[in-house]
Amino acid sequence: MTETLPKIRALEVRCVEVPMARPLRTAVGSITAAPLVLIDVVTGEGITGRAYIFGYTTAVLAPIAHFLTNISEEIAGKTISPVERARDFDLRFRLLGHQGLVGMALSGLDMALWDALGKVHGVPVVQLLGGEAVSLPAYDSYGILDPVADRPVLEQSLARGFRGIKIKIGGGSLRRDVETVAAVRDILGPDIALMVDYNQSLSVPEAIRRIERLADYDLHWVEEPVPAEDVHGHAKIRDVSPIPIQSGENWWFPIGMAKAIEAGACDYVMPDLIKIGGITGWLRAMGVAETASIPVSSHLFIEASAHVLPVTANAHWLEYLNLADAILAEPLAVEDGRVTARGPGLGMDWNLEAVERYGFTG
Ligand code: SMN
Ligand code: MG
Repeated sequence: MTETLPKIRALEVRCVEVPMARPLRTAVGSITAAPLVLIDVVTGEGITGRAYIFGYTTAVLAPIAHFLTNISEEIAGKTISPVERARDFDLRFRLLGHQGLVGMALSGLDMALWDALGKVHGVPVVQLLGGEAVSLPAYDSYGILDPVADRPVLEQSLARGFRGIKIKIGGGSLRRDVETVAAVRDILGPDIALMVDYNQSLSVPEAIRRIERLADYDLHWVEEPVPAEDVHGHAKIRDVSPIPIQSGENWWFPIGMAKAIEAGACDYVMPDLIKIGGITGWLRAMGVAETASIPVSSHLFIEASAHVLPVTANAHWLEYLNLADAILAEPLAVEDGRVTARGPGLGMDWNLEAVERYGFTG
């Protein structure tokens, strides 16, 4: 006899702009504070599922929140089953399409539904998925940095036990890329994984030229050298690159990953939970990566990522970029450079005083 699941009573949606531990400069723009949409799925049985959406820019916070408020009435009275609601949404928004803000909103809602489901059963989501809350290797993720001025923070990352560091490069000359990478490699020594991220800023010939010049620094991967949707451009670079190519944070839903893998775009993948379709989308996309034997890392969303990586074949790295810490009652801990999922659910409660303080009404 299947247990009847709690029913959704309403969605409560709040927008915040949250201070970040470090501003994030990229080759295509900077993020100095994290624009987030907080989603609470309120049920009639006193269970509340929580998740957050990273909006990249405050310009989309109100539209995402408004969209979720609009669909709140539609899903009221339906169960918290993430899979059944994903089925509903697939049909409901088939004509419109799921890319963009719609996909981000629905993916965030999916994560909140999984949080609620875990709370119903009193277990972490990773356990609901058949896995265990094992500790995961994390890399500390930086923006474009100044190796001299930022040396102390890099050394703090090493002191916290991180065995991987990612820096962003590009946005300037090749010479500056090489100087930055050489200086950071010198600070880290030879045994720490060093990844670089071009954030889609190059052309194919320029990426090939720059990657060739970076070959001497034992880079762990080069991420998104060209625009994310240019999967064939990624594949051209990968064919001649002496360094593994990473991509995935901008693929929409499992089909986006499947098309990129089919094109041979990259050696590694790193889907983003609010673009791949939440946890439900992640689980489906992972089958695609597994059939291609491709290592899988996460992108942002450290709390939810800690629940899905343990059940992901070829799990690689967890990206540690703690966007939401300032509004969480208990930020996720890093122990010796590793992160472990916490429950029940996704293990997140809001710090309501901070949510109030950082509320965004623009
Ligand atoms: C990134 C991009 C935009 C916001 C946060 C992080 C980056 C990454 O591409 O891989 O972390
Ligand atoms: Mg990236």
